[in-house]
Amino acid sequence: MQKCSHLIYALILFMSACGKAPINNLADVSRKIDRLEDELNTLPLKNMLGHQIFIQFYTRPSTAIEGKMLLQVVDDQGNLYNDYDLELDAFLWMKMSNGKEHGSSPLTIKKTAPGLFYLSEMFFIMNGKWELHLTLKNATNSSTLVHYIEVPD
Ligand SMILES: [Cu+2]
Repeated sequence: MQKCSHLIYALILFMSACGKAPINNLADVSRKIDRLEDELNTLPLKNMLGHQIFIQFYTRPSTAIEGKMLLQVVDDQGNLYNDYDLELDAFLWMKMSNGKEHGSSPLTIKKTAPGLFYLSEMFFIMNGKWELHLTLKNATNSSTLVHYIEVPD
């Protein structure tokens, strides 16, 4: 339930931030979240800077549409880690089977709240295995991990 309340909070923030608010009440929000969790790739928790991160895709990774995802940094209780210093860097990278490597255009990263980041403009310009490089920084440290995203034909 903790995770769910975070997602509701995040969703409300996004809806109010971008001005389009098709959602009328919390029941609608919950239904929308249930559908997302059913249909979309939800990553397990990973550890960065001693905290857990949780990634939720809002779009199925595809060459046809802009990818969007939410990254949350949570504490042991599953609550958002309330550190105003937390910053996130991220980029897409691909290592091709022919030995060549390339990236994509820069991602847009919005810090929606402390510990909560919204990534958009993820353009998977070709199908195959992409690397999402994530670097999380606080005032004194940084931690990097690579998450693999398979983009189907
Ligand atoms: Cu490629």
